[in-house]
Amino acid sequence: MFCIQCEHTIQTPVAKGCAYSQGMCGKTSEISDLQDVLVYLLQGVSSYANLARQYDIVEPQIDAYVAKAFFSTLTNVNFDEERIIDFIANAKNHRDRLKQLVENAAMLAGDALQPLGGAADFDISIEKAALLQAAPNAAVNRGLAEINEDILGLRLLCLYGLKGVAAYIEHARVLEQTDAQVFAEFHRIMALLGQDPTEMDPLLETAMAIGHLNYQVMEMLDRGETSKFGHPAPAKVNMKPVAGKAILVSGHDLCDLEQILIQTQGKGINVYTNGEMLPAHGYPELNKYEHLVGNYGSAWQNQQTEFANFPGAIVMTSNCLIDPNVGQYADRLFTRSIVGWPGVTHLEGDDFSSVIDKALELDGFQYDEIPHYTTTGFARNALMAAAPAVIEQVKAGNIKHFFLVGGCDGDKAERSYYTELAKAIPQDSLLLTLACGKFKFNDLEFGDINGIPRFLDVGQCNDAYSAIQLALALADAFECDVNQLPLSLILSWFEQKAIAILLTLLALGIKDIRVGPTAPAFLTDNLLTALNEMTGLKLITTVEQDLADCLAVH
Ligand code: FS2
Ligand code: SF4
Repeated sequence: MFCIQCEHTIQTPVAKGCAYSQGMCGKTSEISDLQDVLVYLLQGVSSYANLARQYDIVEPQIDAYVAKAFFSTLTNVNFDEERIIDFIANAKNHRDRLKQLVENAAMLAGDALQPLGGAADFDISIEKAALLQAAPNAAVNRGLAEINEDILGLRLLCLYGLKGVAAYIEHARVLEQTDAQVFAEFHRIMALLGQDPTEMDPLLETAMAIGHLNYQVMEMLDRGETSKFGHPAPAKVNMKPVAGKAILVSGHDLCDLEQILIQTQGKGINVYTNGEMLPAHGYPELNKYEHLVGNYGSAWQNQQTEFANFPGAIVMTSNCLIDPNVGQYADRLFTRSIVGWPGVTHLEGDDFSSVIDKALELDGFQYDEIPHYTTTGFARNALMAAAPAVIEQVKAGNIKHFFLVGGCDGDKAERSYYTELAKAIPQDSLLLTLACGKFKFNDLEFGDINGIPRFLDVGQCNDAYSAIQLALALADAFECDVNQLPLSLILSWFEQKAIAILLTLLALGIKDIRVGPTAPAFLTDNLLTALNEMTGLKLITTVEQDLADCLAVH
């Protein structure tokens, strides 16, 4: 086992990366090894999908499959060995089918095909023992003896960034948004990574290409969400329970939430969002359901107490899932899509009757708690509508600075930095946020500046797209470069979607981003220095120091 993809990875003075019998997330060494085999096989599928395009062969189902199966290997997504072996078997079938199609097309064209090598030629039999035996050849640190740590770090930056892109591709696909060019670029990069590149500069270029690709995918996802559910508008969300039977919906998939809302109509069940699902309350086609009563709980790391105390059924539509046996709620938990935990009921298709039956069987909340509200829904359209008023207040000197404090949450004590930062941001500044890191401060009161709320929850992690649109609009209005705006980005990372978004921001040329709470363990000191020189990317320090530096620049 060797996994170093998330912020929780084991780091000691002598070892970097989860490398023993179990990762910090609860992933066993066997699951980790099987996921390595899956990723390597998917790189093989992409190698042929990439070559197939030279012969105008495109297999949309295989395209979608690669992204979806890759998504299953993100942190806190799938811990179910049987499902991973199934993913592997299908990946192998897809690779072999594409290989056959390419060989036939090459023969017809009179081309002599050279072996592709690397991941494309990785051959294994689909039995657990054989897969585990083959895993060292597929491990993400394969060939470490021949390469230096900087190259490995860059490969991993690309691999993990591309995992984040794959997750967003799958989120977009569920909303019927796909794009042949996006898949072509995705396969090109997957295939490249399956060949174990060894040069620094091409790898850095690849990292930027991943950032650009992710920007396109986030745009697709934004289009999918807004065309299906309308443009989010500011919405007050009750963060406390109300009496009645209950279903909790977590993760990022708005389509699942909609289906649950439709199927629970008239059944006397209240539906709550959790974690990254909170921004759903801003969408008109979702908040029109009166039984979407509020949000319960906070970010993923608090699941084991919050889910344990939730007296209803719980649906995990995507990441982040952690061990449900600790809080003993596995029997009322349901997983969807790529998510999995052994022994937890996994639902395919659109029939949520087993979730509804479970909710009806359980007690639900016995009484209303005193409401406490947060506001969400400041996505692209709402921000653009507010932009003229914001610009006016900037020109009048009433708004002096914009802070985007967003990203992932987690349970490390150092993350209190983000709460303290949000509290310390000057009164003449706006605080934009997105993703589950918002739970570090979204229960605080921030007030307003002449009617403009100081706290603007843009949405889920992928709604970074909306925040980028606001920055571009402001730069346009003030006729300057985005980097000349009084805008500071202070991000918190935990998993691979955050890496994809960070690469997008860097690829768009956004400078001086601060990231924390700690540096990704796969980035060496040399790489951090190189990224700092290229982009100004830096680690957070103290609230006082970072605030002073941000405010001094503009
Ligand atoms: Fe939070 Fe976890 Fe959004 Fe991340 S719920 S850290 O996967 O994707 O953000
Ligand atoms: Fe460790 Fe994170 Fe990998 Fe889990 S996902 S094994 S915590 S690095």
